[in-house]
Amino acid sequence: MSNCANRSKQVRIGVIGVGGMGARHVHNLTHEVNAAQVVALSDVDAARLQQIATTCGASYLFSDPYALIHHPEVEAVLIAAPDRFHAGLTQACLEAGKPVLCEKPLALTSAEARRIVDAEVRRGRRLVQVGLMREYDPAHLRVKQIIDSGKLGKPLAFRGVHINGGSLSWRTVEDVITNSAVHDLHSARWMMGDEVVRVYVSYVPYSTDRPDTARLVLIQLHYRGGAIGQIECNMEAGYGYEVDVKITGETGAAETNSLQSAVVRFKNQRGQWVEQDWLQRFETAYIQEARAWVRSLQTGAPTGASAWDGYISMVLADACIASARSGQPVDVAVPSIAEIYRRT
Ligand code: ISE
Repeated sequence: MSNCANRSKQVRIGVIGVGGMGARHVHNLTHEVNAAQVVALSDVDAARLQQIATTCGASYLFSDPYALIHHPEVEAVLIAAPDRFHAGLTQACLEAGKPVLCEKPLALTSAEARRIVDAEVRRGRRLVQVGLMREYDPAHLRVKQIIDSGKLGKPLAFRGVHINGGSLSWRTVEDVITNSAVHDLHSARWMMGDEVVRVYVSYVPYSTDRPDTARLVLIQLHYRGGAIGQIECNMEAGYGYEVDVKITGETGAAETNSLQSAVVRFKNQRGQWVEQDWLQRFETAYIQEARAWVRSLQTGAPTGASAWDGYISMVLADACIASARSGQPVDVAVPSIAEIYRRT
């Protein structure tokens, strides 16, 4: 669907970071969200910036992301820069009073994320949405609806499986937890409707002489209400990408099934195509997230994962990192929620 209709009513958006994820957001905002217009882009790679600009017609191109944030034509900002820049850029958007959709993680530590929450609370209204996009995945939503209907009774257990095909370089424990498992930590809270109060992490490093790296991480969870959970985050499966959740309740269970492709029988084999990466698996979720965010900019009614959710996922991530380092379970002191973040 082309996006040229009624430009005057479109929300003018600036996108920071136009690598793989940022380019996908630019594509979605340009072709899938009628009410959005990408007017500005920022990236340190000038050639890439020019290339992506030709795909969306953005007029304002910056190497300095802060110049984009402060440009008067930019009404709202999407941050898809590398993780270490997320907190500083989000703070700058808040100071400029501009709504922002920040890719996960909101920050690299809970202390950094808390400063964002405090700044937003001081402003008195939500301006920040965090790109924890599984909330928009149709399969996750179906399971969530079933849980919320009460049909399964009280949820007793959460199980999350997060399989990554592999990466070019070994990833550290910190990176796996803050960049990848952060999604699962959020799903674990959101789907169960309860807070995690204890985590216990074990992991397999890429090599025994590199204990700072993590190839496969297992996180055990204990919930405030007594439920338990487990997250398996595999960074190097070698065969493709899968994300699924299963919730077991008192009277039933519900799970997603990411293997939706055709079952093919051929030469004495029966098989299914496994997706390549998150851009394939969550194609619809990213589009729905962009639509919901832009709608929320128009209506003023915030949606999706908030700065609070981004903050609590970092509180859990900090606890997971501490547990991985110590080899011991770690208790989590869940802070009490600020009023502006209560979901209705
Ligand atoms: C990546 O940054 C994502 O956000 C993906 O959803 C996740 O599956 C992957 O592990 C991360 O590296």
